[in-house]
Amino acid sequence: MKTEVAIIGGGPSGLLLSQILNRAGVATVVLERSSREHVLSRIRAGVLEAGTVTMLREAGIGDRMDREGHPHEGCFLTDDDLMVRINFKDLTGASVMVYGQTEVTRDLYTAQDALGATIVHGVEDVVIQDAYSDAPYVEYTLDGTRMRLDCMYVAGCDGFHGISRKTIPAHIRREFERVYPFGWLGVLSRTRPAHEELIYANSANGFALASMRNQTLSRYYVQVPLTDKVADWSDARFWNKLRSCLPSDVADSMETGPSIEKSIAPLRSFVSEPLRWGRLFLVGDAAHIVPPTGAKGLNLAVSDVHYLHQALIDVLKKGDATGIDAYSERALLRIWKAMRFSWQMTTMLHQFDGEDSFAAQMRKATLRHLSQSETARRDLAENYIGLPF
Ligand code: RFL
Ligand code: PHB
Repeated sequence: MKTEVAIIGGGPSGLLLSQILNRAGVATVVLERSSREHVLSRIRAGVLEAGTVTMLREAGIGDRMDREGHPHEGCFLTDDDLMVRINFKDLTGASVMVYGQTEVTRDLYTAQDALGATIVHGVEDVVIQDAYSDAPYVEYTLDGTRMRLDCMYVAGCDGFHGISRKTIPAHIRREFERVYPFGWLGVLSRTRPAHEELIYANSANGFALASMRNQTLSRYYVQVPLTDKVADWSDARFWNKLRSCLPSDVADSMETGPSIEKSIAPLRSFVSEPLRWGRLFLVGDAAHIVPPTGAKGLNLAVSDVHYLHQALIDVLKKGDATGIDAYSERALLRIWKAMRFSWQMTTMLHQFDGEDSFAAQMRKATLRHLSQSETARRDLAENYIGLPF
């Protein structure tokens, strides 16, 4: 097989890149390890930045998002019973969209099918060969047969555990990492959301997030020790913990019910530089991970696609390599700013094991400052709705 851009990974970044390139007349092949059903069963992000929303519309997949998504003009940060509203709309003029990553991915599959794009599921043992040459190719196994895909460029969109990043020789890569001493236990339930807007809660009992997908589907998280297993958390234990972290009037009026999904995700900040090696480009979680506290992971994947798609179109259609030469540096500038924001939100809102009493006072003081300073709220809002591309 032969194509212009081989895309490893059919998550949101790989599918979006494929979608935009196909619409511009660039040939792609997406190689995805899992089945489509598996990709669509992963419950992940829920908040889309304003720039992400625009990108999805421009890629021709905005219709259902605009019909079924929920624009949010603000969110709350709380400290026990103190509720601080961050009014995105007043502070920045923009808002975010609550629309699940699962739905974005579903819309991308539908659009890719309509375009007749090639997405190969169930590939195994993917190896990127000769990335640092003019003739890269990708080898993989499909139904027991070893296959070869020749291409002009390779986009590594295969997430944190993928093979693309590791294709770049270790002596070229610089990795930066912070692992946090807790995870998020997430629960999805068919219940009315606790509040109309998201609540990021700091409390004496730890961090919790009250989020949602729609009027009848809620998504909640509480911070848990990394040693905890999902089996340790019955629904009753989860709801008790969640209530103990939220402001009392929200907790008292909150609807609870059986969980329909429950999972634990570790929290990590990670960046691997550079994002380019020869004809291989890293995109999204393949190159960087943020703790979910700032709602930035999916949005960063989309901004990487923003920088890379135009660069690939320019080089393939016009022979202009300026964009691909600048990709790594341009994308990393924005990535590090989102890293900083996600780290700051995580530090501001979570209890760290073995912390001293000073740390808790710092969190309280930060939230009090936010409640009193419009400047502080504007800074948070500007980062949350998404820095310009
Ligand atoms: P993905 O989604 O991990 O997709 C990578 C795809 O590559 C496939 N793959 C391979 N394919 C072929 N060969 C291989 N060797 C392969 N190895 C892997 C995988 O099967 C998969 O299909 O990466 P991508 O596309 O870069 O997208 C990144 C986002 O998924 C991620 O950043 C977000 O989900 C992070 N995130 C959030 N981001 C936000 O912007 N807003 C949020 O509100 C938000 N909340 C979250 C989150 C992530 C969470 N978890 C579980 C980590 C909440 C949670 C709990
Ligand atoms: C979610 O709804 O899953 C969600 C929302 C905001 C975050 C993280 C996750 O910061």
